[in-house]
Amino acid sequence: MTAGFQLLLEDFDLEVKLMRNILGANDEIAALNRKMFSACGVVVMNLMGSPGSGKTTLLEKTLARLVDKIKIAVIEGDLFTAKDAERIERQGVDVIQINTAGGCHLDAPMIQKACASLDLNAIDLLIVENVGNLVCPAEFDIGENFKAVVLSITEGDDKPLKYPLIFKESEVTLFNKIDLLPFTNFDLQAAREDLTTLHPTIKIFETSCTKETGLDDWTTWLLGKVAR
Ligand SMILES: Nc1nc2c(ncn2[C@@H]2O[C@H](COP(=O)(O)OP(=O)(O)OP(=O)(O)O)[C@@H](O)[C@H]2O)c(=O)[nH]1
Ligand SMILES: [Mg+2]
Repeated sequence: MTAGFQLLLEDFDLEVKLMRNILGANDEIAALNRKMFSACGVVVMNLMGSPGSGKTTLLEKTLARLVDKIKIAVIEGDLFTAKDAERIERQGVDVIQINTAGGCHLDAPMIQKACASLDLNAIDLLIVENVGNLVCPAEFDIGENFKAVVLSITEGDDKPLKYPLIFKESEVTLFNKIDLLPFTNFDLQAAREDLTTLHPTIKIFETSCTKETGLDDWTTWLLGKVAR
């Protein structure tokens, strides 16, 4: 073994230990968040997916259907800007924007801090739109009740197998931009099979936020999560 290679292995070992410590510290705060959410009777959804997959658009359409039925608040996670929070605010719900300034995911301490500005007792459903990314958000527990992942048709049908953790961790996947199916080589059947191989009980919805299809089934399912 060359000295350079040995150094690389030592660096890797250090990185693994550091990552374990970071995740351990995060999990402790996530457990506190979960306790707090449970005590306040609020259901929390961690909404994840690639940049531009349609998370905020899905939220806009979801809120339009649910604001008269349940009390909802939203936490928006982005590297920079309050653009998504401004879109959500127009739906008439309380929203807090977190800017990670380069960080690729939200973590439990960020959610703990944001929740200090919310009246959790007055909320039925808290939706957290995570930073657009198919990798890191799945690794960081924020104390949510369940995770959801949006996969848009234009990203390609190979994504479940290439990024398995996020699909294994999520209770539900939305195939969004289904209106664009005729213009791509996305194989819906293959993607469904890959997903259910990874996660046999995963719930799947096919949605188009622009054509407004599949959204009623999705919001009915979401309402059921809150009722439970
Ligand atoms: N054709 C089509 N376009 C959609 C659909 N849903 C969202 N879009 C478009 O996709 C683009 C990105 O949507 P956003 O909702 O901002 O995506 P996002 O996942 O929130 O993006 P980030 O917050 O940056 O990660 C916008 O131009 C939307 O209008 C859909 O169902 N069909
Ligand atoms: Mg967004």
